[in-house]
Amino acid sequence: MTHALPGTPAADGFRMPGEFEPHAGCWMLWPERPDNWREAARPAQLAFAQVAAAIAQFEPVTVGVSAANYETARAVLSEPVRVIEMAHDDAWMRDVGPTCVVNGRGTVRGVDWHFNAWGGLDGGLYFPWDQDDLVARKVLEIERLDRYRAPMVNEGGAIHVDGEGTALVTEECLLNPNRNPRCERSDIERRLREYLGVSQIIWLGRGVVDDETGGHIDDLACFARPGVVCLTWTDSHRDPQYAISLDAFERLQEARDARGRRLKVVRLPMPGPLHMRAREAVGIVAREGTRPRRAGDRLAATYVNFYIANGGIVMPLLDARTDRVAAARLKRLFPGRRVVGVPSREILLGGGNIHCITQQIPSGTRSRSPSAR
Ligand code: KQY
Repeated sequence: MTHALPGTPAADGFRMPGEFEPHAGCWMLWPERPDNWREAARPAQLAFAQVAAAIAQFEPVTVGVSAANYETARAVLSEPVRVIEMAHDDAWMRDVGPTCVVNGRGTVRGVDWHFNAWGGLDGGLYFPWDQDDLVARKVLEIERLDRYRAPMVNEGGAIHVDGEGTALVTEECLLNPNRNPRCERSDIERRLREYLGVSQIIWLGRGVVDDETGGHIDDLACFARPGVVCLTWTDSHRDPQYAISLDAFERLQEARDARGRRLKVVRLPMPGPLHMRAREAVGIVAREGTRPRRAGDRLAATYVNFYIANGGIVMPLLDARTDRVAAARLKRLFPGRRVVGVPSREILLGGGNIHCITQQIPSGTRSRSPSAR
C-alpha cells in the first residue's frame, strides 16, 4: 500500500514547471478500446507509435499497455521506447497521468488528481474509469516519486503553467459542475494555488468548439515560455470558434502574469474545420456507456495541442492547407528546438491530439520521503 503525502505542494515549496523546462522523460498509454478507436484501434496505434518515436529522438519515452496488447505494442513501438504492462481505460496520459511539481533543490513529486472521465455520469465519455484513476499513482510508483492526492477532479489537459507562478485555465472546464460540483471559482483557485504552486490564475472562457473534454485549455492555448502564449485562431467570422478565440485573445491582452508582465499572444491558425467521415465512423463499435462517435461530428482540431520535448516540438499534422503555416510559426516561436510533424488525424478521431496522449516527467532528483511509501 502506498500512501499519499500529507500537506500540499505549495506548502512544501513545490511548483509545477513549464513544459518547456527540462524533462527526464515522457509517458504515454496504448489506445485499445474499439468503442472509441476505429478498426480495433489499429490506425490509432500506428499514429501513437509515430508520436512515441518522434519524442524518443529527444527524451526517453515509456508506454503503458494492457497485458492483452503487450506483444502488439512491443512489435509496433520503436526499439528505444520502453513498454510496460499497465491497465487503463483509455489512452489519454495527459489527463490520467501525474502532474509533476519540483522544488528549489530539484526534487520531483507528483500530483494525482481525481479523474472522472471528463464529467462522470453527468456527460463523462465512458464508464467505468477506475483503471484510469489509478494510472498516475502507478506511474509515480514506477518513477519512484512521492505523490500528493489532490482533493479535486482535474485533468492535466485542463491546466497550463508558465513555471513562474501563472496558470492558464478555462471557465468552461474548471467551473463545470460535472467536475467539482460543490466548488466555487474561489475554491478552484485555492486548490490550483495549493497543488500547482501558482499565485496568478488567468481564466479564459470557452475552449475549442466541440471539444468533448468540455473546454480543455490544451486545445485552446498554451505557454511557449513565460510571457508568451500560443492561441488557436480562425479568421472566419462564420465559425463559432471565432468569437471564442477573440474573447480569449482579449482576456490575454488584459491579463498580467504572476510577475506582473503583459503577455505576447501568438495566433496559430486552425486546421479545417475538420469532421468525422462516414468511412471513419463505421469502424467504431458503439457501446452503451461510451459517448457515440458519428459521421459529420466536428473534430476539435488545433495545432496548439503540440508536445514540447527536450530540444524538440512534436506537432500534429492535420490539414495540408494549414500545416505549413503552423509549423513555420512554431519554428519561429521555438528557435532552439527542432519541429517534427506527425500525421495525427487518427488521434484526433479519438477526441484529442499529441499533447493529450503525452505527459512529461521533469528532470530532477527522486528523493522519496519515508512517510510516503
Ligand atoms: O487532454 C486532452 N485534451 C484529452 C482529450 C481526451 C479525449 C477523450 N476522448
